[in-house]
Amino acid sequence: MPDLILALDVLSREEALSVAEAAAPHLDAIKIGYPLVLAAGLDIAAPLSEFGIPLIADFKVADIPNTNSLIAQQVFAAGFFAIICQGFCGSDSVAACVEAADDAGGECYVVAEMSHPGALEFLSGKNAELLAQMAVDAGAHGIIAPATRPERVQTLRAIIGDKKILSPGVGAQGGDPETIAPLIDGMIVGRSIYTAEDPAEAARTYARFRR
Ligand code: O7M
Repeated sequence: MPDLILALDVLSREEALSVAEAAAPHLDAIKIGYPLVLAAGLDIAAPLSEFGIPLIADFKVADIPNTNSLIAQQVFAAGFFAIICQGFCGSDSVAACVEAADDAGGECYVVAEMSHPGALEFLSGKNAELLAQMAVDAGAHGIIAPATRPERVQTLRAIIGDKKILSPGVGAQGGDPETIAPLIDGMIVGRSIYTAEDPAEAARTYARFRR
């Protein structure tokens, strides 16, 4: 059963710290992406680190290897434990993020298949399977796969073996936590926790599906 990862997509430092503090006892990691970093700055990582929970940088890094390396180095220098990159730029671009993660003693995850309906246009099916295999070959620690499509998670699991699957899409996007939990290693939950009237209680509800 999976770790619980909070997607902290709020738009102010105050709200980020307040939600993180409330939910912290029930969390295994906090994922931060463009919404919060553009609103509050990358140095939001410092106060969030004080909750003692690993931070995952979700910048879905997608550039040439040199630029990916520069981005990943900034991420790990800021105190993040893991980085998420896209795979569609190719194995050399992914390898740059994996190398930066390895150098920092951290982890790198590759988006294989996305959770929203539009993913079915490009980021699903055979393409997702190729991306998952490439993530394994590049030495990534795992992939991102959709809680909205449990059958696809099973297909991708057969490709990646015991690499980790972090899975967004439960709650607000319609995925069922009970169905997806046995299939994945990390359940990513955003709005269902941070917009809840009581984020601590909401986090506790999802934490029932943890290991
Ligand atoms: O629970 P939500 O829907 O409010 O938030 C889900 C989070 O997961 C949010 O931060 C999204 O950007 C992210 N996400 C997806 O929803 N779908 C994907 O396919 C991939 C991600 C993601 O985290 O990629 C690394």
